[in-house]
Amino acid sequence: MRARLVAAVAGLALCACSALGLTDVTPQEQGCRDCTELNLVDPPPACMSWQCDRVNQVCVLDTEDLDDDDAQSAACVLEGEPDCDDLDPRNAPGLGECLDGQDNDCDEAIDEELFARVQVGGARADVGPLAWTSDGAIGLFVTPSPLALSTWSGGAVAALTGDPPVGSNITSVAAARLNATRPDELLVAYDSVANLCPRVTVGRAAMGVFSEMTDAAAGLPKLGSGQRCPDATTRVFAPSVAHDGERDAVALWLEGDADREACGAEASPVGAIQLEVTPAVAPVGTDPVAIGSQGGLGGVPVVAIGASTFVAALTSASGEVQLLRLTAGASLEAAAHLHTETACGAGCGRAALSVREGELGLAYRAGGCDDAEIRVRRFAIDGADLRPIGDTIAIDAGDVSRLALAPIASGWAVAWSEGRALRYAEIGAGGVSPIALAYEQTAAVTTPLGLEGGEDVVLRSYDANPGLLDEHRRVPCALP
Ligand SMILES: [Ca+2]
Ligand SMILES: [Ca+2]
Ligand SMILES: [Ca+2]
Ligand SMILES: [Ca+2]
Repeated sequence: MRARLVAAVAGLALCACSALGLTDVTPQEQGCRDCTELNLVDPPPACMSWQCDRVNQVCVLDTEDLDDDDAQSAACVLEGEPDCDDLDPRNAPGLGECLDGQDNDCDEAIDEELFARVQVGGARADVGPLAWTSDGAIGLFVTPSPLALSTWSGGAVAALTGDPPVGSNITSVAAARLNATRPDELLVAYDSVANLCPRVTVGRAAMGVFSEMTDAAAGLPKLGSGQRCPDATTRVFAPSVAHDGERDAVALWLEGDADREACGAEASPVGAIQLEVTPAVAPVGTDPVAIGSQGGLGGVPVVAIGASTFVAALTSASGEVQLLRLTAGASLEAAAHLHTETACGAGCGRAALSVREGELGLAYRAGGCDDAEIRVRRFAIDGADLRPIGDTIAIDAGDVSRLALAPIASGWAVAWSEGRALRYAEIGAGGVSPIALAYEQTAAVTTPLGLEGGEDVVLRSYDANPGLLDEHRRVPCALP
């Protein structure tokens, strides 16, 4: 505690208050309510002010501390670190930094080091295509030599034994949780080319073992044919999967030649098929459903919003983001339109979906090919329908290459990459928080980000050069 130069004892201070006629109440009732007023009525000497003695609940004369946060004004400080902002008790030496656009700890940097970086799994240059479960907690990636799948969860990396992926040229993987409490039970999909036939294969990981659940040599049936390999040239890629926590799951994929990493590419047909989880995983029926086409960047995210009910986010070539409902039954019902976000631009896509109790969050990249903004929209889940909550929220950003969304206690958190930089913002009742730089990687971010929300926000990324699996843990805010 600082020394008080002039610490009026309770009786003296109260005599002063009474003598000025500020109140007629007893000293106990007086409390500290009139300390600020006392400064106006009875101006103290320079660098002094009437302040609240919280222990005794009386006004005392002390070195100036206008915001009463126990850090003295910079011009008057006689001991300790000065208050860099003596008009705001949220900013003072010794406080923790928080995401509010202010320098809370008075170190002349705003919103710095909000994330503590932890490396997991050591240095490894062998991380290929990478995916996250929709809650951002579990990563799944391909290692090329030997060709295998590995999981990344709870800070640990583990290679899956069992069936190795079949084929070559795996460009993407997908993962969904099969058990809410067990991180080692996953629904898995990957694309590859085997026996000259491009395909998507689904399987299951359980207790460290991966099992192919479709005929790995044949894969899932392609659109419009009922056959698994009607031709060897139709590219099948960018799978996504979701599980409803019970018996139903879906797998989606893209067909065609368009490069979904290139801005402004032609649209790709989107196929979907229902899967049954018993707990073995098997496709239901042999005819996939065409649910539309993907004209924007990235694949088509899909999440479960209830039993047998799923929502997918497609980007049209004309620059709209559409939310479609997929319903599992005897077979997968054709997609029902739920919502459209308009004017998304040529650089639209990279959509992310996330679910919290009773609410669906949608985030996507909008704008041009070299510059972008991030948009976030919230929906109340009403049975099998969605009801928009509020307006679309826009966040200024540069050339966003990866995007992730997660629910947090106060609303939603969104993280994205611009070149090597990872950025972060929160969306709550008060609007969008300032944007914080979470971390800057040595290499441009080229793999999806995992963002785990809840009480402790964790942002996970892969730094391709020198090859590090990083977790960035949000430092708890220590503000009063
Ligand atoms: Ca102060
Ligand atoms: Ca202050
Ligand atoms: Ca600071
Ligand atoms: Ca701050």
